[in-house]
Amino acid sequence: MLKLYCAAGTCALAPHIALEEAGAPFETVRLDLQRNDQRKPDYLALNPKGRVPVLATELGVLTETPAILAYVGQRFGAANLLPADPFAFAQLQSFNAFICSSLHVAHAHRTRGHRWSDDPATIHAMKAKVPETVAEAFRFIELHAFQGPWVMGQQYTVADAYLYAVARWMEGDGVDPAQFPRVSDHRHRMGQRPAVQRALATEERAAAAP
Ligand SMILES: N[C@@H](CCC(=O)N[C@@H](CS)C(=O)NCC(=O)O)C(=O)O
Repeated sequence: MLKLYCAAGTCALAPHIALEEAGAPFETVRLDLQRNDQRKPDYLALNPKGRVPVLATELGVLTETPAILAYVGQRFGAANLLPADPFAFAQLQSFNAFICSSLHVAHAHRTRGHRWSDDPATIHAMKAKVPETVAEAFRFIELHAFQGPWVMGQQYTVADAYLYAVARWMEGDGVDPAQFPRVSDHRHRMGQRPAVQRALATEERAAAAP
């Protein structure tokens, strides 16, 4: 059975939602990032990057959220979570790549500045810039990338799960969601989907467990 290695409040929520939406048989393995579970030898043997998410499949391990999302969409094609048209699929990949390589990286400067500098003043300066850089990424999505009512227009896709997972970081990153009415409305509608509620409930149950 597929196994999703995840942690509460992270980008792993995106594949978690996608697996729920797909009706896939899977189980979750929860990591506690505060306890540095992602740096423990057993986990590094699975994913030497020391990050979540990981999707363990019969054929091997997959990392990187956009890759996992595309795999879930293709493997469970009947759920219709990817556009069939090649150009639309490339647009979805472009959207997901932007979240992964720009928005997520801007967000990481708030708590993971040590990846880029050892100098406390530089780390502080990078953190101070997060509200601006994260807001800039959401502004691009709001004005240029989001088609509406879903990311890709009429079709609900794995990109919606990814946008929802990262939009939940806004307040923590010092970004006022009211600046982005289309992304906020999407977040509200996503929160009403049973698959999203199931994924969040699993996260909460796991986080509450000792
Ligand atoms: N590019 C990776 C980024 C994964 C990533 O940075 N995940 C964060 C959680 S959102 C993490 O595992 N952080 C733990 C750490 O940096 O030690 C992806 O998209 O999957």
